[in-house]
Amino acid sequence: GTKHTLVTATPDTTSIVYGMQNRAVQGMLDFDFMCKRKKPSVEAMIFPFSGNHYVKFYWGTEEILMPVYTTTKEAVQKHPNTSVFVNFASFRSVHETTMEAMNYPNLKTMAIIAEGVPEQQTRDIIKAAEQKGVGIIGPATVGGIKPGCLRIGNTGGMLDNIVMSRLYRPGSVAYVSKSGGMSNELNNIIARNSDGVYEGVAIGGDRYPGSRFLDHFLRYQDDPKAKMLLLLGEVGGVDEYDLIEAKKKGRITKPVIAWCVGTCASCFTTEVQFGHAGAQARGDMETAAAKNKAMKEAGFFVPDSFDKLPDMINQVYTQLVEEGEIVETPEGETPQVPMDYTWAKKLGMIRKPANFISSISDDRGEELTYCGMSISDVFTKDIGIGGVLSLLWFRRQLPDYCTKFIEMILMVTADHGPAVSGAHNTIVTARAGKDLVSSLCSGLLTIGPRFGGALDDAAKMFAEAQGSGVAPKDWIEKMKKSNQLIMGIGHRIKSLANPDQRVEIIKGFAKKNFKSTPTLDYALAVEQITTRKRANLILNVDGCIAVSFVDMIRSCGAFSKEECDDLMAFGCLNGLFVLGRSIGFIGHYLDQLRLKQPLYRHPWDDITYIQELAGQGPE
Ligand code: Q5B
Repeated sequence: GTKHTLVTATPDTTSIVYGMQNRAVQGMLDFDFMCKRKKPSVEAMIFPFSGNHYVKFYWGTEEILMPVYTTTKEAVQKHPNTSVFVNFASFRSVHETTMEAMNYPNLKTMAIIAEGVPEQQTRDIIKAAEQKGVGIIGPATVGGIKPGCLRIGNTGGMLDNIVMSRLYRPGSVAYVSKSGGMSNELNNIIARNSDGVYEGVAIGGDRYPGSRFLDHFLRYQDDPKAKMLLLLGEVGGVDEYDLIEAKKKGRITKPVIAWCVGTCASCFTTEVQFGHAGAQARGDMETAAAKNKAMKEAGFFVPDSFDKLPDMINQVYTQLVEEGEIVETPEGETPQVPMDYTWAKKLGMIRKPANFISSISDDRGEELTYCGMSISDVFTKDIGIGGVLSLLWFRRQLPDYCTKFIEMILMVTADHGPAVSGAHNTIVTARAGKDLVSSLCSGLLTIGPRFGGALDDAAKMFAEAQGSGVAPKDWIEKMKKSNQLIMGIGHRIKSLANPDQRVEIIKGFAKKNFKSTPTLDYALAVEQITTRKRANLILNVDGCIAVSFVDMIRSCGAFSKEECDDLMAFGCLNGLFVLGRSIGFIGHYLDQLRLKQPLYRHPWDDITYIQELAGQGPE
């Protein structure tokens, strides 16, 4: 026979959980809290992959930290008082992890949850467990539950189920079930027809369960608090006969209620394999009907069908109460465990204002959407980067000529050589050994009123001037008098003699495609005057994009006047330059790395050193 030393759990029993089964662990802790345990039944977790760390769990309403170790060895060393090992490893690694855990003598009971463990490996585990005196529950099980003491993993289901089945305090019925799912049904039936569950174990539906009916029934027989025993077997296997034998020998004397499911197998002409690996009769003795008959003959309480099981439990329970074997105690208060927020929300029991509100994209459903358009449609409709930008920035699909214009902007602003402020900064940063994001940001941070960041103000200035009806000449005068530079005018390099082709491209497209271009026309009229003063006071790339963009949004029909004003006020036009030029800055960063450029140091002879005393200069 087996020499299992299955731990008979007490309110002090603790466990180690193998695998990042956070929900199951939280369920165990909630159960503990409901049972008024003094400390959590899980002391530690093991997860080999992410280094030793802590995970937060709730203990009632408080948060506690649970240590997670990468090795079982360290977990056991640091938690020498734990006796239960709840192994959530997959069927692939459960053999190795269980065999290792059995090397640590403190771990007396192992629950193996995985389904599909190769039978040869289970037998190997069972052999080692017998040699070492370790008790195994599983494989292919949900585990077991002992109200007031310990719940293995998800046994008993959700918290509301635990409450309904009164699994937070001990009753008098001790059961063993093969099936984990049916154990939940038993919890319910027992709660309705007796004073509740004393202990319940689901041994799992494999052909070679790590512990068998008898192992648990012998414990129950010897435990004075387990008053009546219940077996829920199934077709396949002969372990029920061990129990009959124990009854005949007088080793089991407590009343046993028993039922094997799968009696419907006789309705089929061939042998039926039910859901569990072990649920198939190999020979007449293994049929559910034969086992039910034999158990009845041995003096077990066997109902005529599964439907009659609740009545049978009630009948035996009532008899034990009448005989004084079970003394009923008044039902205490139902414990309150704070309901998990997500669950309560799902049930529609609570609401709270969201901290965030977002209207442009959603990744929660089956497919990512950009402003309601699925990512598949983004490609099947071939909306391009201009279309994507218009969805994410403007929350609407703009006409094709507009998205094409946006793409042109990104293309003409993508780069303007290594000498401009932003590219220079990116290069210096890259050469100082910084990463891509830092180098890019360093470049982006130079974008401002003088370099690349004049678009929004240019748009505002020209739109206002054009709208006011003031003649360009007078407006220039007015700006000069108020000492204001005209944003979008002037360039360090480009001039009448050296025209900026980018400006020509943008201008040409706007003139050809937009319904009207009053702002652009106004800016060109201003340029006519400013370039008379200095040849480099041209409408520059920032200015040309800005005024053309104003004309585009105002004339395309997709935006109201207020929306157009908002877009200018929000800084969306500078965003176009930022986005476009990021392409170039990243290019410069990669280029510097490719060229293996060393740290940059500015030459002394390129710096004028002034050592005048403060206060003597023009400042
Ligand atoms: N004056 C761009 O200045 C620059 C005037 C003006 C009236 C003006 C200057 C300026 C407005 C901001 C703007 C975007 C700093 C430029 C870009 C992207 C880029 C860059 C690249 C790329 C150039 C000389 C004389 C003075 C001034 C007068 C100058 N600007 N008057 N309105 N806007 N513009 N920025 O050459 O009488 O002699 O004292 O601030 O639109 O950033 O490629 O480099 O793709 O990367 O240094 O294209 O125009 O001229 O400041 O010495 O002025 O002209 O008052 O008059 P400069 P300054 P006075 S595009």
